[in-house]
Amino acid sequence: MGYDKRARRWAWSAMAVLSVAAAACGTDDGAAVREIGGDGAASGSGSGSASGVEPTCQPVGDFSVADSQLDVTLGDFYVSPQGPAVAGKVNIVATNVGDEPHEVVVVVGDDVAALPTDADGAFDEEAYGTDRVLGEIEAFPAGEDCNGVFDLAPGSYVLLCNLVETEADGTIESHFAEGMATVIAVGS
Ligand SMILES: [Cu+2]
Repeated sequence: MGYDKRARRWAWSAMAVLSVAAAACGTDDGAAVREIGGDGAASGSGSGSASGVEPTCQPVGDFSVADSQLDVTLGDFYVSPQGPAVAGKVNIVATNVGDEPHEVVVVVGDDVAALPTDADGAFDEEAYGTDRVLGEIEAFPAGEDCNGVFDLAPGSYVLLCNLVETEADGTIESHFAEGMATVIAVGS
């Protein structure tokens, strides 16, 4: 099977080519080689030829200056925040307890059902307005942690995974459509 993202289709194999030794993930899982970049330069190559090659954690921002931390558990297929969040620079530490890669996209909003979707059931960033898509922790493997720092004002946000899988038989599966979205309240 393959994985892709709506509007920014890319292949794990291309990311692997870009692999360089970089800072370890902000959490404690050691000194594995990390990848940087991978911002979509691989467009057009998402042919599924990358089977067996997985993404790696690409931490977002500088967690050392974060004001607070929000742990988030990702599974097949849910997003489960572990406690309240406080406004400021929030270090979101995501733990993937599922069997597949997942990601965390941070979106301004207070109602998952109100988010627009595309033909595959994925969240449609363009239709919603990219200015309300604050950022994301890119897909990372099952069984690992990854983190990102996001500057969040008081309010409501949706945390979601927007990966789309294409099974060997051609079946499309959207993680968002499967339930990987939840609302968090960020207090002042
Ligand atoms: Cu997912």
